Amino acid sequence: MKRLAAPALLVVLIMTGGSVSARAETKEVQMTAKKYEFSPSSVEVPVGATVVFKITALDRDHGFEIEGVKDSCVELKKGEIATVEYKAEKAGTYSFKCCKRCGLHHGQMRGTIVVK
Ligand SMILES: [Cu+2]
Repeated sequence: MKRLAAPALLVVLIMTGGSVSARAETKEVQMTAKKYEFSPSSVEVPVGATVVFKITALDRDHGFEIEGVKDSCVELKKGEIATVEYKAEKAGTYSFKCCKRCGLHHGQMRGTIVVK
């Protein structure tokens, strides 16, 4: 099924949970961030895909950073959809984390991207 990208509608989709839609080489991932978790916290993508994360912070500002990608910290403003693109070039497991201090358990706010 083909879906047209309409940013304003993405908010609605998030309510249904972390849905993942795929096209040949672009994979869009709806994600939410709140104290102290990303949902989904684990994302599986095919090698070679460009992953487009659409991330909404629900409770306050957070951040999203893919470890090992220099200067990749993206600020997640509460209630806004942040778009982060990631090229999944090599198979492996990569970590992402919150990069904006958000409270006591900020350090546990992390997840993984599995490229295979
Ligand atoms: Cu944080």
